[in-house]
Amino acid sequence: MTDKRTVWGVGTSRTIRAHWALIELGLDYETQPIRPRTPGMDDAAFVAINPRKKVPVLQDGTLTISESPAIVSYLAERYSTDTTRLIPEAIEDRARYFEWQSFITMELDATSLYVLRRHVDLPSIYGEASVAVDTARAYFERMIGAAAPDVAAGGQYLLGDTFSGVDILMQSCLFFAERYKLDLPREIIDYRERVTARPGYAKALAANNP
Ligand SMILES: N[C@@H](CCC(=O)N[C@@H](CS)C(=O)NCC(=O)O)C(=O)O
Repeated sequence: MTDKRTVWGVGTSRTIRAHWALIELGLDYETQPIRPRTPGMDDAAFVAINPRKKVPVLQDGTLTISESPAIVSYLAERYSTDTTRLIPEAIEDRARYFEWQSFITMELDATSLYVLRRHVDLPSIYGEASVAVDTARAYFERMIGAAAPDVAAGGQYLLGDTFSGVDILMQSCLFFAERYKLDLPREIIDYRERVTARPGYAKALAANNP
């Protein structure tokens, strides 16, 4: 396996997940700065590695992997060290990690924020759907409200006092929630401040917006 690493994709709340995980783990990589709905997405070299034409995609040596939560977890599994561990080792702690991963990607992202993205920002592609938009807003606020006590009880981060891959996923959703002016509980705002104060976050923002 060569050690060349490349992230395809910039500029979105999904692409920042790959950049941020690489940065937190201190890994060198190259960026192919393609953005959704631009001609770069139809580039033959990109379509060859992801026929679904979605970013981000990570190439790590001979491995090509899409789906941002899978990219973050893969990097965490492969490259965590004793000093930087983005995924826990103990089975019970890993269960909690995957519980958060599923909650964030399904309940907060797919069924809430992505509905807003499609029908508020991209109605020319996905159509107008005002009822779905209202429902998605209410659903997000109910879900994040129900999660807030767990976030506050855990410690600094979702899994306690160690930053992990699920914090990357959560903040990428909170960034979007802020943009849609969704109500966030005080505990979540405090959590967001802790996570975004990390030097790695500022670097990830820059890497994701070259
Ligand atoms: N489930 C995928 C979603 C990827 C995705 O939808 N990416 C968007 C940008 S955030 C994209 O590539 N959109 C291009 C399109 O839909 O044509 C992930 O988490 O990586």
